[in-house]
Amino acid sequence: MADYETITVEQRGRVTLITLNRPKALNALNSQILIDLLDAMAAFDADKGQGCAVITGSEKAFAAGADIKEMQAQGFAEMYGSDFFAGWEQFTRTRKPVIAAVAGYALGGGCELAMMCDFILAADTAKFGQPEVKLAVTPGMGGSQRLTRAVGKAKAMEMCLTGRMMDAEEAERAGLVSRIIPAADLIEEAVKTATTIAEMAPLAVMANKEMVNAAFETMLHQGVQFERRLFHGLFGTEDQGEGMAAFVDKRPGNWKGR
Ligand code: CO8
Repeated sequence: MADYETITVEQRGRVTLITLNRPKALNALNSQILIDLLDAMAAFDADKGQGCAVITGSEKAFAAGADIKEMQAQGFAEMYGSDFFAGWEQFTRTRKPVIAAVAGYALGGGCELAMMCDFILAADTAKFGQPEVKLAVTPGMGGSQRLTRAVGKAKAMEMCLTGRMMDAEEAERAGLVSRIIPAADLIEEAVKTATTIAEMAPLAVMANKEMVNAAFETMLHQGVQFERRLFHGLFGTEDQGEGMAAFVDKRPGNWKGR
């Protein structure tokens, strides 16, 4: 397993657990964390033995935003010229599922990173926010778009305009997170959930991820068509035959990944 400067990576069975590790900066997302994370995600996606990833931070902070100290001195020419942080788009192209396990602060780019994952499991200590307006800027890693799709215009607008944070309960009510977990159990529960996913037929998992994401990016009619085509396609796999036979035989499926 590769050694990284800003993250740690471990495998727990078929689950890759990635921990953001810049404790002195509350896991603020700098250019190095992007490089490390993209490398780890590419290795995870390519590893046939791995079925689901969990990304987490520390007890205090999932990530407190993009690294303000790195951005501070930059002007428009540098930001636009380097297409600053465009690399995060690559993160969303990971084909296998990625769960964000969030404890403490998920602010600015941290909230945006959590929302780039396929779903968020929140510790009861989690706090979400897009406070960029307080720095006289805006979200820059998709937050204005993903937050609005996740929680609706009213809450997203209020959060982006005032910078106020949402606690875990409000985030669950609003649909930003799938579940709240006591902080002490967060990692164990996230790995357990990821293990459940990693034990499913891999092609069906990828197809489910792809079609739910299509609901975010297409009109309803196109999304439904996309779903139906992928659904049809799975009937060309061995695992579909095995899955249905296993159901009829009342036994677990034996997946081949083809
Ligand atoms: N960047 C850099 N350093 C940070 C960040 C950050 N986002 N957040 C915290 N730190 C550092 C602090 O500077 C401090 O370092 P030091 O000890 O050297 O002074 C250390 O982490 C601990 O932080 P605090 O002492 O402030 O800890 P508190 O417990 O008092 O407060 C908070 C915790 C409330 C999370 C507070 O640190 C805070 O408000 N942080 C900033 C949150 C924020 O504004 N985030 C948004 C950043 S902008 C952004 O994310 C834009 C995304 C889009 C960019 C994409 C561009 C294309």
